[in-house]
Amino acid sequence: MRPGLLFSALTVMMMAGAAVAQDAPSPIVLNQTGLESAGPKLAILADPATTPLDWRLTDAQGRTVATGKTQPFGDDAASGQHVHQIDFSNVRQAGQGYRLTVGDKASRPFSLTATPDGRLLRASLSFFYQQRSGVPIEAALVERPDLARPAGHRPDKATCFNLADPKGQVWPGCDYTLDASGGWYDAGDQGKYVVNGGISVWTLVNAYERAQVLKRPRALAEVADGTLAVPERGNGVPDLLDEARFELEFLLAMQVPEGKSLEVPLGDQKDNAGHYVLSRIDAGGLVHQKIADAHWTGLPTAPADDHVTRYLYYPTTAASLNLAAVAAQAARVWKDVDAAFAQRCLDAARRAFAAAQRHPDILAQVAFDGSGGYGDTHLADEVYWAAAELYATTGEPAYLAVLRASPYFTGAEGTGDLSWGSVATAGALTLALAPSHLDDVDRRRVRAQVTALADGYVADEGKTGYRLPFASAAYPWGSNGAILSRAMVLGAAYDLTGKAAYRTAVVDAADYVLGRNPLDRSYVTGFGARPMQNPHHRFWAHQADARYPSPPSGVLSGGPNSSAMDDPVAKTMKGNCAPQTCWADDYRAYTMNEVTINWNAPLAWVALWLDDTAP
Ligand code: 9MR
Repeated sequence: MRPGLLFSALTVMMMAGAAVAQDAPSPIVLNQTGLESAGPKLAILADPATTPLDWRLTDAQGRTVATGKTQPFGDDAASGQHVHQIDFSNVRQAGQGYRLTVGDKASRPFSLTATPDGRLLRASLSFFYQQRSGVPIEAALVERPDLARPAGHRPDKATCFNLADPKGQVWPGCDYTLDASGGWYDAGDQGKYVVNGGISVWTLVNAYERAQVLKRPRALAEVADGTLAVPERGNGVPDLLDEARFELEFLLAMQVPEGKSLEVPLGDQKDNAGHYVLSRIDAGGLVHQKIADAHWTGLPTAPADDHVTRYLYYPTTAASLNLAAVAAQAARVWKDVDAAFAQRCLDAARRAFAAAQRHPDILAQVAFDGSGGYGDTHLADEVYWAAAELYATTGEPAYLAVLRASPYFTGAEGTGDLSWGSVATAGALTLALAPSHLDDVDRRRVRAQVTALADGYVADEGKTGYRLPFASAAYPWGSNGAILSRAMVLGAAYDLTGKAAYRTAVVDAADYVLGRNPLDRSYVTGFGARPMQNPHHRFWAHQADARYPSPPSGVLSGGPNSSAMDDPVAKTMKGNCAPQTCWADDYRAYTMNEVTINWNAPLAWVALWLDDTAP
C-alpha cells in the first residue's frame, strides 16, 4: 500500500471513531506518556525473583546510559504480583526512545521531557465542554468531527418528581418548574446532580484560585482566555473560569425559589409501609438534589435523543450546603472578573446556607429509578466546607462561629479523603490557601492538618508495590478519582512546604493512572500506548454501536473497583482479580469503566499543577 493510502485509511478509521489496535502489555511498566527529565522516575517489573536484578537503560541509539539493581518490594496485595521497583531518577537527559531492560524483559520505548506540553490539561478540560448540556457540541471545538452533536435537553425544565418510586411511595410533586438548562452531564448518564457538580466545579475553580493566590504565571497562562477549545474563548475571561461558570449557572438554577413550601422527608422517619414520612416546610433557598430522567435510558442514547421526562428531586441539606460552598468560592474568585455574578453567587450561597441551617436533616437516601443516589447521611463535613468557603469570602463572625464548633476545625476529627460525599478537606484546602480572616494560630493549625493528611498518603506509598499514595486493601468505585484527589492534597502540601516527597507522590499518582499499573493501562483516553477506549457512556458508545463515536482524548476511567462488582462484566471477574486488576475496558462495565465530572476534575487539577511545578 502506498503511504498516502495507508494514511487515508487510518484517517477514515479515526474519523469514524473506531477503536485503534493496541500494543500488548509490557513486562516493565511506567507512565506511558513519558516522564519529566528532571523529575522522579520509577518503573515496575513483576518478577518472582527475591533478590535484586540488574537493569539497563538504553537510549534511542541503543547505547547504555545507566545501569542499576532493582529494589524487590515483594508480594504486593493490591496488584497480586511479586514486584520490583526500578528507580532511575538520576538519569536527567531529555530524549526519546529510552528503553529499560531486565534480562530478556523490556519496556516500551519512552521519552524524558524537559518542558510540559499542556496536552493533558487541555484534553482533560475538554471533557467538561463535551459533557455540556443544552448547547450543541461544535465540530470546530472537538478533535474529531464525529464528536460534534446537537444540544441535549434544551431546555431542561422540570417540576418535582410526582410519581411512585421503586418502593411504591407516591411523591407529592410541587407547584413550580425550574429551568435547569445547561451544566454538565454527570457521567455516562445524563443526570445532573448538585453534590457531584459542586465538588467538580470547586476542584476546577480551586485549581485557578491556587494559581491566582500563589501568583503562578505559568499556570494562569495555561488556562487564560484563548487557551481552551470553548465557545467563550476570546471573551476576556480565563477559559477555565468560563467552563466552570457553565456549571455554576446550572447549580444556581437548582435553588428553590423564595416563598415555596414543599413536602420532604426529615431524617429517617418512615411509616409502617416503609414509606418516608413527609413534612411540609418552607423550602426557599434549599437546593434540589438533582434533575434526571424518570427511568434509565439504554446505551447508546445521544443527549438529544433522550425524551424521557425529567424531574427535579427533592432538595436536600447536602445539596444546599454544597451550593453554599461553591457559590461562596465563586463569589471570591469572580469578584474582579464579574462583580455582578460574584454578588449573585454570594447571595445564593448565604440563602442556601441559611436554609440548610433551618433544615439540617433532609437526607438524600431515597432510591429513585433513572438516576444515581449520591446518598449521604453524614453532613458535618458539608457544614464545615460551606462555612469555610463563606468565611473565607466574607470574614463574617457568624460563619467563624460555625467553623469553631466543627470537629474538623479543632482537629478532633480528620478531614479525610476528598470525594463527592466527603468534603471537609475541600474546606481545609480553602482555609489553608485563600487569603482570609483567620488568625495565625488557626491558619497554622489548618495548614498542619493538610500536611498531616498528605503525610499519611506519602506513608501509603511505602506500603504499595507500584508506589502510589493509596494503600487501601479494597479498591472503591472511582478509585482513579480517589487517587487523584489524594494527589490534590499532596500538591497543596507541596505548595505549603516545598517538600520533595509530596511532589514525588503527585507524580506517582499521575504515573499510576497513565500506565504504571499491573494492567499496563493508561486510564486516560488518547494518552499512552494502551489507553482506555470503551467507557460506559451514552454518547461515546462506539463499542456498543458503531454509529456512535469513540471517546475524545483526556477522559479518565473510574478505574479498578473491587468493592461493588455488580455490573455484567465485573460479575464475571468477582473473586478472580486482585484489587488493582478488577477492571475491564468494556462499555458495560459501569462500576469500573464509567467516566465522570468528579474524576476528570482532579485529573485536570493535577495536570495543571504538574505543569506548573515541573522542575
Ligand atoms: O461515584 C459514585 C460512587 O461513589 C458510588 O459508589 C456509586 C454507587 O452509588 O455511584 C457513583 O456515582 C454514579 C452516579 O450515581 C450516577 N452517575 C454516574 C456515577 C458514576 O458511576
